[in-house]
Amino acid sequence: MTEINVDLPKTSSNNSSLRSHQHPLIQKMAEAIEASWHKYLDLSPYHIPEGLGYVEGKLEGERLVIENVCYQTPQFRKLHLELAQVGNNLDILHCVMFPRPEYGLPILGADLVGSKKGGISAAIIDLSPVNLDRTLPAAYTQELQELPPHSFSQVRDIPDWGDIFSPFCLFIRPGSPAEEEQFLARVNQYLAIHCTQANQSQPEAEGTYLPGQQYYCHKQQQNDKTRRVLEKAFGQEWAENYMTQMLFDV
Ligand code: 18B
Repeated sequence: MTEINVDLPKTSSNNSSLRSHQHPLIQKMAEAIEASWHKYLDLSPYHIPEGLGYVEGKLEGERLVIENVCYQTPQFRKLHLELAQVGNNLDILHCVMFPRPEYGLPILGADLVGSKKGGISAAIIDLSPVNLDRTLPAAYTQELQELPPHSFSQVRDIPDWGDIFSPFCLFIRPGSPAEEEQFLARVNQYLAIHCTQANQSQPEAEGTYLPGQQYYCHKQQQNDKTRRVLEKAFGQEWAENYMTQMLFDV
C-alpha cells in the first residue's frame, strides 16, 4: 500500500492540475459552482481536517486522487467542492452546501460521475429539505416550479437511501452534449435560487435544523458506490472516517 497525504497551500483552485484532466462537464460544473459562490456569497476560509485537502491513495485498485475546496459563510457552515479521479477512467465531482443548523435552508447536493471515454453516467442535483416534515420552504418550491421545463432522455432511479431528496431532484444520465449543457443550466438555476434565498434568510434557534442534517448525512453515508471507491484506494477504516468526517459530517 502506498498512501500519501499532502496538503496543498490554499491557492485559487482554478490553477488546479486535476480538473484540467477531467471530463469537460466536470470542469464546467466546478467553474459554475465556484463562480456562483464568489458572485453571491460572503466567503471565508474553512479549515479542512489535517491531511484531507489533497489526498492520493492506492491500495488494490488504481490510483485515487482527491482535491477539496471548502469555504464557510454567515449562512453556510460548509461549502464543499470535491474533485476526484480514479486511474484514468473515473472522474467525480461532489458538491454539498451545508447550511448552519439555525437556518431553515435546504442542502444543495450534487454529484457527477463518469469518464472522458465513457461519458457521464450519473448527474444528480437536488435541494434537499432538512426541516422535520421534510418539505422545502414555500419560496423554494415556488421558484423551482417556475423554472422552464426540462427534458432528458435517460432519467435514473433514485436508490433506496434517497428518501432525503426533494421532488425537484434531478438524476439523469446525459444522452448528448446538448443534455450536458441542459444539466449545467439547471445547476446554475438551482445555485442562483439557493444563494439568493440564503442571503435573505434569518436564523432561528441554535440547532433547530440539526436533526434534519443528521438524517441527510446518515442516509448519504449509505451510498455503497461512493464507499466502495474510497475503500478500494484507502481501506475500510479510512473510507469510514472520510465519509463521516469530510463528506457528510454534522
Ligand atoms: N457515486 N461520489 O461524491 N452523492 O456525494 N451518487 C455514485 O453511474 C463517488 C454525493 C449519488 O444508483 C457512483 O451509478 C465518490 C452527493 C447517487 O445506487 C459512484 C465520491 C449526492 C448515486 C460514486 C462521490 C450523491 C451516486 C456510481 C467522493 C447527491 C447513484 C455511478 C468524491 C446529492 C447511486 C453510477 C445508485 C453514484 C462515487 C448522489 C462511483 C467516490 C452529494 C444518488
